[in-house]
Amino acid sequence: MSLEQTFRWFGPKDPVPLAHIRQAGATGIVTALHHLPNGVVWSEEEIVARKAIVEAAGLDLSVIESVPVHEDIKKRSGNYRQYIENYKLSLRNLGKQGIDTVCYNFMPVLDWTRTDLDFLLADGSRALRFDATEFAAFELFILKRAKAVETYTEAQQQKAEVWFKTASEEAKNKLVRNIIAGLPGSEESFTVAEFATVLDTYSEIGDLELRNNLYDFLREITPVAEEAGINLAIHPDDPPYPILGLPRVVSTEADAVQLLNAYDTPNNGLCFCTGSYGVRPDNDLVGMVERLGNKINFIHLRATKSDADGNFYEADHLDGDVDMFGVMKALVIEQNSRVEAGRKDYRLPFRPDHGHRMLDDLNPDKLTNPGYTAIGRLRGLAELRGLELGIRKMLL
Ligand code: DNO
Repeated sequence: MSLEQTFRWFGPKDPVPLAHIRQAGATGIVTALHHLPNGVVWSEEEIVARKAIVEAAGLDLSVIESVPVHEDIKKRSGNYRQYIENYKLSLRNLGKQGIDTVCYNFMPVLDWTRTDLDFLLADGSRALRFDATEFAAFELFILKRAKAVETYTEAQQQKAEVWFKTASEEAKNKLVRNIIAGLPGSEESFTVAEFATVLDTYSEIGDLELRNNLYDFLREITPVAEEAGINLAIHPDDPPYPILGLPRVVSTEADAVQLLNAYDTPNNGLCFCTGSYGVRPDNDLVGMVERLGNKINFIHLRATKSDADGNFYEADHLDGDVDMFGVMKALVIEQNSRVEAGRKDYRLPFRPDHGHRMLDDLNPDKLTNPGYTAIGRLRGLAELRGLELGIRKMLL
């Protein structure tokens, strides 16, 4: 017995082929129909076709990450009714093809956010990083968001101004691209002008409104997920605190508990992303697995190193602030108890989330998706697999 080892694959255009994923030792694939516009129904034909490609490579289609949630649903505006109906139909169609796990997120406007996709580590590899000063410079001096100034101290504003005044045009353009041009897996990308307009559409939506919109959405789609045999897994906010004046409602254990209570069934569950939850020192990750483990439907394992100024970078999988040993141990115990209880959902798929650009992937001619290199993730998976094996032997 082991947790199901999976790898994300962005589909036929992913520079990492399925054959390499298999050699990395993963058995399951996490994928999505990224070529379909956000909000449309995923047809059975499309799902069957994707599944066939994955299975032809000797792998299982383990998790859909993600069926994206249209912005209208998050705001409960515009065509949200239609988009919810479409979402339900996509879930039904996925269920008919035997898919049992679907990940999604409810972050307004942007999916995950980083400022630097090429952060040089001491060993020569490259990592993803969030620099709070650069992010402040983006909001204050590039986007010029009117209320941004209220969210920074004098000292933070000054640091941001220094960065803005001294950074090259190239560095500024790169920063803008990194933040709003769409990281892998994000379904949206914007120009600065478009971005400002889209942010404005949230001016009337605060924490309470977004929370209610999420719970209303869940109360509508979870009964369908139950019928379709699908376990939903909500990905937490990344980073796990409000940015850009937007509300964030899946950042802490209390958020997760509230969400699970909004519709209490195993089908309404979590994507336990140690990288995202782990950026907040007030999130006790091991305790979260111990307390909420029976509602964890999918796992992202990754470790960040944060400092007191709100900067963080993605460290080696076993070498960040996250107690990966403790998390893995709690997950192993959770899986063992599911097996003992005869639960169907004992697979507990995890993927090594992100990885460094290293070795051959540093070659500038080689096309790689930020965070989604083959070699960095292979290293992460190998380390995590070894950790799990050691824990299992120890627990016997
Ligand atoms: C980033 C990913 C996210 C995640 C979505 C889930 O690497 O973890 O893009 O897929 O937030 O909906």
